[in-house]
Amino acid sequence: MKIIDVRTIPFAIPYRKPLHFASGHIDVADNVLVEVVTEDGITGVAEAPPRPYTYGETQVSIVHVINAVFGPAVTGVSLLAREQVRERLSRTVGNPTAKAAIDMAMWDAWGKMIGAPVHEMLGGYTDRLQVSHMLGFAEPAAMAEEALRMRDEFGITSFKIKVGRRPIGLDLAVCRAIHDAIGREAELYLDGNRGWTAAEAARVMRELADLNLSRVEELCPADDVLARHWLVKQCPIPFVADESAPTPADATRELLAGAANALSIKTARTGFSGSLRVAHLAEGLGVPTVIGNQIDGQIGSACSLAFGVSQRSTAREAAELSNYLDMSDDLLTEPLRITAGSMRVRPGPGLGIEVDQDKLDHYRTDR
Ligand code: MUC
Ligand code: MG
Repeated sequence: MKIIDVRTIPFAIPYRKPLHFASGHIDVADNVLVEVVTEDGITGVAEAPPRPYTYGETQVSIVHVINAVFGPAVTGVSLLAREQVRERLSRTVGNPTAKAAIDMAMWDAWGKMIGAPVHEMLGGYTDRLQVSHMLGFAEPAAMAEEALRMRDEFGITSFKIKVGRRPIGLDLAVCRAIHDAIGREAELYLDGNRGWTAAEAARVMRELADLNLSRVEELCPADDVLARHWLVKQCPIPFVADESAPTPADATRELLAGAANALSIKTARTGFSGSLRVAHLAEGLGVPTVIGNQIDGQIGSACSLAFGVSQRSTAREAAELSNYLDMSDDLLTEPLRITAGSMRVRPGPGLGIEVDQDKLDHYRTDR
């Protein structure tokens, strides 16, 4: 059960509806399919999404670091020796989505090897999650209309509203329009991707006090250390650390510094092994977690789902699993499905997904 190869296949699938947010935008899913191959002929898969504005990685850098550094470092190691692999990958700093994809592909291969689903191997708490949809920047009426469409078509009633624009008035109008359109039974929360100052964020919180928001995320930069602490201290709802807490150590620092009191878990950056560490850290510290979306395709969303259902703590909140719907196509033979506002894990070993080789041939960019 030794790893004999780690393959990288870059691809590009356009978004039908590009996503814009305070730190960047996505028009094309220019992800990297990562395959871990074992000596028994088993192939585990995962995908790495380049997010240069969040982690500094690009599609080219992900392919290069895996082909030149990580692949050779893990070749010959047992598929079961995840701690060995972690130690070897950690000799290179950064590159979180490249490392995470290797980890998740190893879990997929392990599941296929023993005939067990990854979500059960991780903890097997439940088999479905409520879905939350992320609404990217647009005019108020368009964002409200998208929320209604997601509710009517998929039964989704939880929405992350992207905010962080200046002046703050446009986002205030957006939040109010969505709230008025969808009513108080829906869950609404905000993600600023560090776009505002703490003072702007505090003003927004005061102006939207009647909207019954469930939480807020990264409204201002965590690097504005004292201002962020000041903001979090006066915030009456959970303040989620996302890009400021990409590792367990970062999460610990941010929580202890009072820069957040909840954590976003993204398998795209911590894989399954690191996400377990973050989830258990959060549980030990008594802070809530939410399954976030790295603007994942269907492979990445299947990974988020597998992890989210595996733990009691991550199954509690609606998980951000639906933004692959904005892509014009994807790579799975059987697309993911959202029904009555929830997504259910597939039966079958590993991640329970299969890559469509014709689609991969069509969208890969290395030939
Ligand atoms: C999110 O939750 O912030 C946007 C940037 C990023 O790194 O992730 C997305 C979604
Ligand atoms: Mg976020």
